[in-house]
Amino acid sequence: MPDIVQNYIGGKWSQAQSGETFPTYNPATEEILAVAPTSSTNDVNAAVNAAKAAYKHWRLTPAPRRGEILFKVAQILTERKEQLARLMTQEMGKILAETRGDVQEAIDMAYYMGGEGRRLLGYTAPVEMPNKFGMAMRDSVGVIGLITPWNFPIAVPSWKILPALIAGNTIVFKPSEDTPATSAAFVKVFEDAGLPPGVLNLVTGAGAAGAALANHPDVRVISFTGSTDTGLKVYSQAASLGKKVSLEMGGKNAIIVLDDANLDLAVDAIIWSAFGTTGQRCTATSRLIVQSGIKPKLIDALVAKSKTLKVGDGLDDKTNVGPLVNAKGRDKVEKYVEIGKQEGAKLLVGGQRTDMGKGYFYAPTLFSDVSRSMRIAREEIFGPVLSAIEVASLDEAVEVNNESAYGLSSSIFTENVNAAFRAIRDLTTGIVYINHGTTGAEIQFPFGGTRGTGNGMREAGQAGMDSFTEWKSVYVDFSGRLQRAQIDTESVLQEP
Ligand code: UN1
Repeated sequence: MPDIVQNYIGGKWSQAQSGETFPTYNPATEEILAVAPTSSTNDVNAAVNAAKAAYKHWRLTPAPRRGEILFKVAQILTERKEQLARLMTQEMGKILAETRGDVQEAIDMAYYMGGEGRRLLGYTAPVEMPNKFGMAMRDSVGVIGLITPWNFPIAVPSWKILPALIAGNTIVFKPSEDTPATSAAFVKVFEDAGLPPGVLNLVTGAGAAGAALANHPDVRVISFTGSTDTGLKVYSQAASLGKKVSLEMGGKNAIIVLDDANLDLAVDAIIWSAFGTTGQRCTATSRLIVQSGIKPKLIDALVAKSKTLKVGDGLDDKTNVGPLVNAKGRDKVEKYVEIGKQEGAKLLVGGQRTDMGKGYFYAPTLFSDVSRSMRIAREEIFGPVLSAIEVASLDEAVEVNNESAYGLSSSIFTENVNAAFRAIRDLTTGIVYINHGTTGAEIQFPFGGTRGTGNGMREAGQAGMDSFTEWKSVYVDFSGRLQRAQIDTESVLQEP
């Protein structure tokens, strides 16, 4: 029996007003996993109204008290980690080790942001008069709209929900139509942790619900993670209404391997960054930029290791690579593999479906002899396909890395400290790794990318608060005397 997912609006679980639903499928078995409400503008309006009503009280709830609820969220997530991980694997396919990691990111974020309940630091600075005090503080914004992807169905929403809540905002959350069941199970954790009704609202559905949120005049901030196409649409809708928008979109991340690299370390990192989560991370490695000297050995080792990876159902502990999320995802991979072959790249391993009878499985795929101008070197595939580009030097490697339309994550393998520091200085991505794959960002540092990956905003860490707060500058005059309406520099000099 499929799960029946409901919206969560004003503290009540309900169907869409239209009664319409849509199914989600287990990508390993193609069986229906859940049926969820197809929300429309009416449902989004109801959720925004609930969030507006709840904001009146939530913004005045002391932040340390809000933090206690987040600690409780962390505790319940810890108790339900296995259950949530299994549901997530069944709904979007990645293997259990990865879905456990996904839940763990939310636990880490809940503790981190819970602690912010006793910080939310602003600052004071000197002011121009003797009997006056000045400070800047972070203030809540109001109702926040969240649109999130299926590939990290708990972690990515947690990067948005938890900072938004600790700052005193209320939320309407519209998750991907591929993961409504996991999203509802996540929202249930907040209900059980004692979050007051209306503070966090869930509306499931597809583009219509997302567009209704982006266009709602009372939603002042939209935080979006997902595809570049959808992100740019959301951006222009929301921008035309003057909203603040935070965007996290595509990637085409590279690992650079120099001749002096530790080969075993590099092989391991490349395999897991390229084929882990079936290549469906915005941080996944999809370009290998390799120096000529080490290339033959590295490619041989990658081909050998790729062949040992077990493709299968993510619930099976022996599986290394789960299915693609749906038929569309698999078709896109197939299309790009054909493009790669036509462009003249050399297919070394993979390049075909893994036939398991059912499910959207595809073999880890490696192309070499890829040139910088080929589409497989430039466009996001979001699947287990790695393109190797040969370079002569560090300078050329950096140039190839930086010419991407995207700029999320990059990595370099070298044992030379000078080369490593040059790379730190010159790689123009939002995240840079040394002797480590391009995935595995931790929640206490800013997460986000340059160029086409985003719009300059960051999630997580202290920077993650910027999307969900307004700065309020406060001046307190304690002179007790009539003051001039305008204070200029001259008057300061005359002050006793
Ligand atoms: C994503 O793919 O959208 O750094 C997020 C990582 C994870 C998060 C990925 N911590 O790979």
